[in-house]
Amino acid sequence: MPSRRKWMMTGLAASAAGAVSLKLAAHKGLIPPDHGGIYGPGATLTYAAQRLLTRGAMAREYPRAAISPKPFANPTQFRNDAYDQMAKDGFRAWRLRIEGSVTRPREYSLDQLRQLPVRSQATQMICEEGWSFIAEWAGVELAGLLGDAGMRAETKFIVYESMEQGWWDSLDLDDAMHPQTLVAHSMNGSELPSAHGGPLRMRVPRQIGYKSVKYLARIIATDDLRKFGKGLGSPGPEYGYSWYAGI
Ligand SMILES: Nc1nc2c(c(=O)[nH]1)N[C@H]1C(S)=C(S)[C@@H](COP(=O)(O)O)O[C@H]1N2
Ligand SMILES: [Mo]
Repeated sequence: MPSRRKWMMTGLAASAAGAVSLKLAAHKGLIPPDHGGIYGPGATLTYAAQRLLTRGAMAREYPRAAISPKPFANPTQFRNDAYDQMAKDGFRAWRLRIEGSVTRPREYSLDQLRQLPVRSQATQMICEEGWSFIAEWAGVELAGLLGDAGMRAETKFIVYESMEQGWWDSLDLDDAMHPQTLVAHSMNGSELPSAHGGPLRMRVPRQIGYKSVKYLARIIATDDLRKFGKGLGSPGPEYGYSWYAGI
């Protein structure tokens, strides 16, 4: 686990370098939703330092030869009757919804998504538990979908939910609009396998694995994360995992 301490120390180290202070973070509006509690100052410094120092940076992309022969699927695979039923006909009835602070809420079938311009990139999936693998994910840029939906100017965060109960997360616009952030429908040249979150998952290669929510069902643009869950931006901070988990 990225020990919470480690995240905190990363933030403290960055601030010790003279780059960032809590005051500067506040001044720049770089306050993450999980800024409260004992880990809050560390989370804030880490997030603000990353945003101030590495804004727009690209996650490393690997050559095809580096793709892991056996990608590790997080063993807890989500299943339920409704999912199995939809899987039987290739998720034809499945729709991804995009709503919230947008002028044109949308619903996409898998076929519609597959017809949109594809971006593919081999990146590393890094789990906070210590394992990792490299795979090539392909899908549509989240930024493109948000553009199509007419994301409104007040939008500050993008919330995304899984069909798996309890799994949801959010991104600031830096990561949501980043060209490597994908709604992925394929992996290593095939349909995204169920074990890896098929039919659709969010793929956020600039952050730790848990931000790459599987079984993606709904994307919501919002101006305020306090409207979601406990207001911490994701369930993670309730258990000591930082909302912002940049790598
Ligand atoms: N819906 C859902 N999304 C999820 C998870 C999960 O259990 N359920 N695990 C997360 C974690 S902790 C990691 S590291 C990655 C792992 O992706 P993989 O199963 O494709 O290896 O998915 C993330 N997304
Ligand atoms: Mo993970």
